[in-house]
Amino acid sequence: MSTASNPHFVLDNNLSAKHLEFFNANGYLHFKNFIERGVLSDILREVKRIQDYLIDNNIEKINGIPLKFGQDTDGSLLIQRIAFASQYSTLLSDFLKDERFQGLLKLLNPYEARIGEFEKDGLVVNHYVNTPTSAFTQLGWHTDSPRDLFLGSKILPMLNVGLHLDDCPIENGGLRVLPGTHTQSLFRLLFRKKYFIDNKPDNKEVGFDISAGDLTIHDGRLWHRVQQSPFQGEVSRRRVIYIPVVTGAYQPKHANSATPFYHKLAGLKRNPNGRINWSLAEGKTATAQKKIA
Ligand SMILES: O=C(O)CCC(=O)C(=O)O
Repeated sequence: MSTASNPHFVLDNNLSAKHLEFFNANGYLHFKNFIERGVLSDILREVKRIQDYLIDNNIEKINGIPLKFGQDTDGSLLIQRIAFASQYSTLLSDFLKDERFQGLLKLLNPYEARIGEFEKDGLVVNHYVNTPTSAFTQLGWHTDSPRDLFLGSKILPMLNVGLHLDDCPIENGGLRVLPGTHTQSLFRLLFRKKYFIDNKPDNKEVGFDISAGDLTIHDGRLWHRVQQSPFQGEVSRRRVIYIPVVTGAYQPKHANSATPFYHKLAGLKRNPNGRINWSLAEGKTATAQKKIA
């Protein structure tokens, strides 16, 4: 089965009626060339600087959210998921003030929406690469909504806005979504697939032909996953920044915030016998990884 690709758009200062119509029907949007190459290089450099800072300072959690450690193609220590990255970067924090992000808030009309720089997991940097010791090469089917249930609040509309930092044509894996599932019943939202464990392609899924600098937006209630790259090493590298757009009461996280249970779920792996291996749920700590490296 081959995964279908989907239409893409260009975002000027404001969303058009066509954008709104496509989003309301499908639950996602893809904008080409959201940032120029120069800005892209600055962001990539900044992400590397933040990673080095976190490693040098033995930081393993930010506001209760564990960093995900793995190894890069050259065996060096790599942080494959960084939450609240803008807390360590004026450049990234300023980037969130780009007026075009404010324009996206109306996708959640009639809810009053805001950029969640200090809420949920804040600005997240995901870094996938296929190596024998990588901790992050794919992500199973999920929606972003049950996180609200774990935190004891009801499911509120939200968006995840992804800024893609590497080219990722559809054949190279990457984001897959099930169009239209953002309007499903609560039952389907919870039970359509096995959260994070199911990696199987779905014949209704669509993928994206991504160039570095593109932006994708998905409704938090939409089922989505990340398909593993069929390639090894450098060509499989995929870095994406995610920014939450949230509604409801302001709920900032801070240095003493607890680690939510769903972070353990997201790391679940299965043994060869099919049983869940709980001991791998949080990945290796930086200290353990430093010993390996
Ligand atoms: O990396 C991606 O494109 C998707 C990430 C994602 O779905 C998540 O972090 O929950």
